Amino acid sequence: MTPQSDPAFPASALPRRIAHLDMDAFFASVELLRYPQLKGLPVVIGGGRRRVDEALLAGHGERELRFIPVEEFPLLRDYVGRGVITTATYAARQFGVGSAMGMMKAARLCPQAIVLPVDFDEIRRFSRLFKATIAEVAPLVQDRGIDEVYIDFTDVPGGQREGGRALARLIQRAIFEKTGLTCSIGVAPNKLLAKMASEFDKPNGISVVQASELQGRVWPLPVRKINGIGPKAGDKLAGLGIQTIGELAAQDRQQLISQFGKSSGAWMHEVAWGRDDSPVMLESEPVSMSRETTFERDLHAVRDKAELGRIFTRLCEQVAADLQRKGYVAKTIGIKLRYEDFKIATRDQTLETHTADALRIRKVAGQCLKRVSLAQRLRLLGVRAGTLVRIGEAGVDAPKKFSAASGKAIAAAENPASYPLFQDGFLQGF
Ligand code: TTP
Ligand code: MG
Ligand code: MG
Repeated sequence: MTPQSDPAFPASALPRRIAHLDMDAFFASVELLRYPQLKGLPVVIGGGRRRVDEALLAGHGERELRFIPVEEFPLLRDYVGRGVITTATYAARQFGVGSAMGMMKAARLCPQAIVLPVDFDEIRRFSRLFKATIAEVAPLVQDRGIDEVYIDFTDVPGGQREGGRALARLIQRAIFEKTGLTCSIGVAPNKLLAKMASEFDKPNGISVVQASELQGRVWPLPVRKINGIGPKAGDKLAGLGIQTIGELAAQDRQQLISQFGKSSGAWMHEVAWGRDDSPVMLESEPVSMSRETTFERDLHAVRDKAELGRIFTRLCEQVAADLQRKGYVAKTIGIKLRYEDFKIATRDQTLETHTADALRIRKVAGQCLKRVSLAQRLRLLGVRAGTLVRIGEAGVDAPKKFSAASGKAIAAAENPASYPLFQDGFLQGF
């Protein structure tokens, strides 16, 4: 039920103004707060914490971090390993470096870029801080991932001024004052268009889009800019000769339904015409939680059985810990493998009852593992828990105690839908 049709939320007399706010180069910008001497330089975030990172910090007290000379920072040209870039500063992006690119490849494009590891605790702290700042100004905020939210401007005082630009400016300024970080905001009649608009003027920009501007500003964009059209649907549309949103809008609705099925086909037609009634919801529930790890060297299921087993168990324990900490239980457990030739295999299994128990997750994930080929060596292993409900809303087996091992968290766990990297690899395959 949308707020418009719910008697508890009488329809506003005012036209809908919905904002989408996304932080600029978020992980990198958080690091630049710590190291302001790197402002304006190409910086990439990626890989785990390495010995060079420890060396950089050794001998420098916390207060002196901003005085570490730029020459002392590790450079991409010296990077050896299999890390992937999570994000890059805008100065680095000019060299063609960006999210999801292998670090060794990026080093060829921009060897002089500085490399820093991700500090998830710091990222989460700033994520909470910028979201709390927004909620003080506009109460109806929907979480959309670690660095983005939707905000309903419709009934906020001043939310209609200049189509929403005035309030967007106020929020931008408040976030900057609280955190020192910049963000970009799109304001439009709905979430679909707002999400696109927030990218129009990045970084530190505001874009206001009116329904009448659909043809001029939205139809020329590629179909993949629609939130919900992933690589698979994008490829299929390209195969039909449909590249832009305008071309999609020109399609016969029935034709799209016959190609993509009743609900997807009809949805595509609606969104191409800029139509989206979905409400800004106060709390968004996570779709899934996952953990994955890329090995230092490729591992073989037989020769490296013990090591693989240990890693696999740890991933399951981490997924269980994530579920328990956030108060969710899962009904689907899945695995992801990436082979040495980079091909991906995924399997999942639906359970009779929900669980957040490490042992049970390990058992089901192990059964999934039996359904994939293990002839080739493996590069990556992942475990995913899906079909989540809040604990207490399902018949559940009581979670047993487990040891929370440390390891790499996937930033997307909080809201995977916002990370193209994981959509390609993890989510869509599952
Ligand atoms: P994004 O908002 O997609 O990117 P960004 O904030 O770095 O840059 P932009 O200015 O274009 O918005 O993602 C937010 C953070 O999520 C990003 O800083 C790092 C992380 N992330 C990943 O870990 N993997 C990914 O593939 C992507 C795209 C992002
Ligand atoms: Mg961002
Ligand atoms: Mg984002």
